[in-house]
Amino acid sequence: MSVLQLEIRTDCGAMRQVRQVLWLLLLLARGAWSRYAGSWSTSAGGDCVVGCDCRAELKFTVCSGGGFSHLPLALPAPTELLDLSHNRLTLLPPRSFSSVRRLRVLLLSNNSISVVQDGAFSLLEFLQRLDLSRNHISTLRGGFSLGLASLRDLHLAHNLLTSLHTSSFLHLDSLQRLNLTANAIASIQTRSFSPLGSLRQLHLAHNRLPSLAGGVFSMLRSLELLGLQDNLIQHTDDSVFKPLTSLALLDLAHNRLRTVSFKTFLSLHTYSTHILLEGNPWVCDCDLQRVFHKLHSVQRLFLDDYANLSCGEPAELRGHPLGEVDDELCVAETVTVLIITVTVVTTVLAAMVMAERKRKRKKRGRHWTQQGEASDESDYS
Ligand SMILES: *[C@@H]1O[C@H](CO)[C@@H](O)[C@H](O)[C@H]1NC(C)=O
Ligand SMILES: *[C@@H]1O[C@H](CO)[C@@H](O)[C@H](O)[C@H]1NC(C)=O
Ligand SMILES: CC(=O)N[C@H]1CO[C@H](CO)[C@@H](O)[C@@H]1O
Repeated sequence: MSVLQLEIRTDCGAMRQVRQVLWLLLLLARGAWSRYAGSWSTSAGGDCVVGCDCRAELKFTVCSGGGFSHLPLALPAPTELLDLSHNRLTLLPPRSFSSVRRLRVLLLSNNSISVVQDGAFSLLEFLQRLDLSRNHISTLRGGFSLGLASLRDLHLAHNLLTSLHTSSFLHLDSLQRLNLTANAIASIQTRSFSPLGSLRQLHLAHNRLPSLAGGVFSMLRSLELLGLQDNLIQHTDDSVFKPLTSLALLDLAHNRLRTVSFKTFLSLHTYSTHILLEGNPWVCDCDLQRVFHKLHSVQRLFLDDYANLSCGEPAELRGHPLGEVDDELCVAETVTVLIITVTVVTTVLAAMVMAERKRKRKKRGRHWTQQGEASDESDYS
């Protein structure tokens, strides 16, 4: 440009035409430059990538809906929040995001990510929030959590996970909130959650869990909220909730529970825990009524939706609120018990009376024989 200007300044008649041509060139060049520059949003000084909006003063880089099918390469290094949601990403290779190592928040929801390679986030030692919801992730391998020691919030809702393994959350020492809502999780290995000693919320709603085995929540000492609603849970181990000494809310609504044992909830050694149980097909018999009666008497447990519990069985009680029928259930049961008791007592009494009569008859018989045989002994009879 300086050469151009120099030449333009040499103003002599013969050069007039040349000058005009040069101006034209200059204008063209400027046009091209501004078009080029337009693709780099210069809103706050730093370079930004096409399709992104960089707000350097906030350290935000927003590339949401930018049509990316690969990770953009040169992102502004000071970025602390990177929003790549609503794109077409499919794969996260190892050591992704190497240009933005100061990230604290990484939003990747609503892409088509199916493969997260080992160590994909391993450079993000400051990352606190990772949103991977609404993707196609079907497995979490051991290397998934490498380097994520600062992560507090992991959002994996609406993916395709079917099982959780011992190594799924290995390195997440600081994790406080884990959202696994709306996957297809049907099995959880016993020690899957054990690295998560800081976890406070575990959202497992809308999955396909058929039961809860003992030990699956061991080590979750800080857990305050456990959302298990809308699964297929039929059975829970008596000891499964025992390790959850901070639990304040246990949501088991809309499962397949037909009955539950008193011990299962009594083993919760907490200060106070609210339990939600509606939408289960309860078998309304006297045993269940007794369990609930005992649960009501435990001061630290609150059955918040007890009024909404309804019977699934027997057929004639289907849909009836449990709270309304349970007294009748036990009245019927009490009558049955009474009838049985009366029957048993009558039988026993009858037997005793019969036995007594028999004994007397025998004695009398013996008396007469004794009288006949030895009259001396009659003093002792
Ligand atoms: C968990 O994810 C689901 C689905 O995206 C969402 O509705 C819910 O609000 C999330 N829960 C929390 C506590 O973030
Ligand atoms: C009970 O069910 C009603 C109607 O579905 C609902 O409005 C209410 O919030 C429920 N109560 C509890 C404690 O869940
Ligand atoms: C998987 C998924 O939820 N995709 C959605 C991403 O967002 C667009 C609109 O922003 C939706 O149309 C997709 O269904």
